[in-house]
Amino acid sequence: QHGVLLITGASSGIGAATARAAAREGYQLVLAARSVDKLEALAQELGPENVLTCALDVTDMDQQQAMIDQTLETFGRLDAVFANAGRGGSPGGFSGADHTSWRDMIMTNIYGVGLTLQASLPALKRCKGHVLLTGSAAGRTTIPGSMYSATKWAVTGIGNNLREELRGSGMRVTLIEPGMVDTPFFDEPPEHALEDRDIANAVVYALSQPPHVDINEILIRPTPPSE
Ligand code: NJP
Repeated sequence: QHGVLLITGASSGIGAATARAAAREGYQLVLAARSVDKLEALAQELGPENVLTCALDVTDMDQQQAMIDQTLETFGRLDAVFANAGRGGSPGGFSGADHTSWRDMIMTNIYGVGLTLQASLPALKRCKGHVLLTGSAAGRTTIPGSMYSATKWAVTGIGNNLREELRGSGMRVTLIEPGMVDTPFFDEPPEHALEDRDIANAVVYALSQPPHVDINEILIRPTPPSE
């Protein structure tokens, strides 16, 4: 047994692939997202006895707290949290994008991550736990007109500032920074993209290090197509 891993945004894409990879490694799992049907189906696939599913909108602190309470009631501990839930916004740049899409994106990608941390840190501290965050390659580079990229710069900041806050606690913080990944994040499958399991492998790698090894960041990009 590797302990209990909680994943937000576990209903599809990177979160669901990480659940599959971590289940193979022997983690007990807490799977959280708004689409409970998808979480239930995944739990059936993985073996429901080691999986707790939680209906969670990351922008709601009461639901975040209820998720942690349920986790502790079910498993008695929490060893790692993968704050992965996120969404994109409409294109068009700062001069043209539909600004109403910004609110949900900022609330999910930034505020929601903050709430997941605030709800889970007390339990994580008791186990010298591990925090992993899905940032983005877009949170390290400048992308013209992208509010999405700006939200992921914020996630990079959250990860780095959290690591400093936790310095001396024995806890670890890992930023997972994917390039383009073929997931339902996109309406059309992107070309030359990574697969969700490529990112899941990186998460499991960071999680499986011994306690004295703190993988700060993993930046994963698709290999450029050969000419
Ligand atoms: O996308 P998708 P990914 N409350 O759409 C959940 C980042 N990323 O796996 O609530 C709770 O398959 C949603 O669940 P549901 C990206 O920014 C991606 O690609 O049921 N959960 C689903 O499980 C994001 O942070 C790429 O709708 C909420 C999940 O989030 C992460 O990777 C590149 C929620 C989204 O799964 C996973 O995205 C990159 C809410 N309010 C970073 N809103 C890429 N795909 O290329 C959404 O650099 N979710």
